[in-house]
Amino acid sequence: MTADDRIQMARTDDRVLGRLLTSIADDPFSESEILARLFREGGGAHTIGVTGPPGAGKSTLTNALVADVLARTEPDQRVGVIAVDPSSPFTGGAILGDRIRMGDHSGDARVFIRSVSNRGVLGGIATSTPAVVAALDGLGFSHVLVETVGIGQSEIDIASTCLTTVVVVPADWGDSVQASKAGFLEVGDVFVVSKADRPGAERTVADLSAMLDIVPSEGWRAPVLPTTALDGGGVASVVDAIEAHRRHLRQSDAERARQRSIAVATVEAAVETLTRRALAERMAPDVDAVVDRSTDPWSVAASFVDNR
Ligand SMILES: Nc1nc2c(ncn2[C@@H]2O[C@H](COP(=O)(O)OP(=O)(O)OP(=O)(O)O)[C@@H](O)[C@H]2O)c(=O)[nH]1
Ligand SMILES: [Mg+2]
Repeated sequence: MTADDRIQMARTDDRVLGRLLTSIADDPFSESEILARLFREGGGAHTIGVTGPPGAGKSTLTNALVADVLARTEPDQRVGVIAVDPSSPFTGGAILGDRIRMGDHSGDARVFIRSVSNRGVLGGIATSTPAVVAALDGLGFSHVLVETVGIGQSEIDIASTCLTTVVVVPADWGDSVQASKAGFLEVGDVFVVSKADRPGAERTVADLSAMLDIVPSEGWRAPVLPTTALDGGGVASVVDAIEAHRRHLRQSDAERARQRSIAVATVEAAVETLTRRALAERMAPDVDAVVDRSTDPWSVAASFVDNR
């Protein structure tokens, strides 16, 4: 089957699409011909990262965002959701949890939900996530939402994978100082204070807004919006803000800059994949020599880099 045939089938059959994305998530280079084609056709999707600390309500919010986005888009447009899961790929408890919370849309033909493993890579997203996002973009999805595991220090990656980054902070997340430490403030284009039905929401909104006052904004002031995503409360305002951010990007030089950082991150991720693979292959014989102590790790490392 040619690459074009497979692309055509992936457009019309979600099982084919699912298998293609599994293959891409596993190893983007195994699908390089398809990715090359899809990438050239892409660029039309609004890619939206949803990040925040564990249990912040990211999946619940993502589910509600999808419902609102679907209500606003043409019937022939599709929304993709990628949940980057900290544990095993495609099966396992945590993913099941996400499936259940996103269950509202599991039977909706306009929604495609896929979990990818982050394979223990720090940074909140897997190295193959940019490739999966690019594939859905190239296949014509109008919106691609990426929910990332929030792991404290390293939400930065998601900001260089998506056009708009939504940072979710729970209402009762008392220690707001952590926010600046975690680098949340710099990456967020839209801030959501989730679980606003709980005590502390107003204070968290105020604290975040005050902190954002001192972050350089370059023409876009990130709004701080309370939600109770369980019942849909505040979700429309979040989608309004996400759309406003997209318009802001379009109307300023910021879009090119954003796309540039996405390009850099995507190339870097691909280089990392290839480099690790090549290194593992080249290293194997020398590792035995290190174990035998007939050479040492530093001499081996130097021999690679100097190419002696
Ligand atoms: N009270 C209240 N609880 C909420 C709200 N939104 C989410 N929750 C609850 O918070 C818990 C975590 O929600 P998730 O959406 O799974 O959070 P998450 O950030 O995706 O979690 P991980 O992916 O495991 O990091 C669940 O028990 C939700 O029911 C809300 O608006 N109000
Ligand atoms: Mg989740």
